[in-house]
Amino acid sequence: MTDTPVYEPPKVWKWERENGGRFASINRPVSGATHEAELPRGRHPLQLYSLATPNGVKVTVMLEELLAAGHTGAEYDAYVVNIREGDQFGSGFVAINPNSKIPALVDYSMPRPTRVFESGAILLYLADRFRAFIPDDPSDRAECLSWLFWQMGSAPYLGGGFGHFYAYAPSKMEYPIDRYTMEVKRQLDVLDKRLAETRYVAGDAYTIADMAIWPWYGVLTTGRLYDAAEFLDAQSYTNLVRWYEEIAARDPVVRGRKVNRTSGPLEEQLRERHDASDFELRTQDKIEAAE
Ligand SMILES: N[C@@H](CCC(=O)N[C@@H](CS)C(=O)NCC(=O)O)C(=O)O
Repeated sequence: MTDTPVYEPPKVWKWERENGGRFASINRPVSGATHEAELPRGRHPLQLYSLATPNGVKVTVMLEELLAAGHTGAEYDAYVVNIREGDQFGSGFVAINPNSKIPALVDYSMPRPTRVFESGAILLYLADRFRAFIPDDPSDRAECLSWLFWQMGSAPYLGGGFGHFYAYAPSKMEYPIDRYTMEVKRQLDVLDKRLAETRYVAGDAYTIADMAIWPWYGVLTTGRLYDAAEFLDAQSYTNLVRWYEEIAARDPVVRGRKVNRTSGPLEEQLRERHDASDFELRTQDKIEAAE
């Protein structure tokens, strides 16, 4: 192993404003709003404030799946929260998510407006509300929730651990990259073995567990996440790749991936979504051509 400079922690840690690395400028050791900013509100009962990161995509895929399955009550307005610009610290956003992270949802069709934050909680809320993409049978439901919560507990090792040190840290350090690569490969193996037994993660049916896991561990196999597919030999997890491809081909998934996207090909960016027709009329290529 290569030597890294020795760091002697002080008795009390102090915040140094710039510690390097991507996102360092928005990270703070305190919570709460930094500025006043009202959230926009559209005409539908469901208002989503998000961005097309893996955690954001989980929810836009679920909403598009619900609509495709005929749940018209799932119509929604989706607004971009630009986390690089600090929008997550605006007072309106903090009021619906005191943790200042996307995605966050407000349901105005309830007797009192209902806020939901944490992508897993949003998936479960929508699944229960529409009785869709979650099994009714208690044993099957337990399997689905086990995988949903597996994702919520495991992804921080992939994102905050592996992704941070492999892709975002200001320098490459062998110790943390090794430590998190080991864990992420173990997680990929857990999924691959499970998907050797079943078509979808929770069994025969496509559920919110798939929607939670796919944007992270599925997309990882393509290299679109952290450009790490080769490093992780991700294509060797063949059952996972098979499952990734089947889900990637679903129309609601193709749509959901575009919502709140602010980078990549312009035709794949539907920054704000207010209507199903927006996919035809309001992608960024069309908006810029009309300007
Ligand atoms: N456990 C949360 C994690 C959400 C999360 O980490 N969101 C990131 C983008 S994927 C974010 O908003 N980061 C902004 C920040 O940390 O300030 C969830 O699943 O909803």
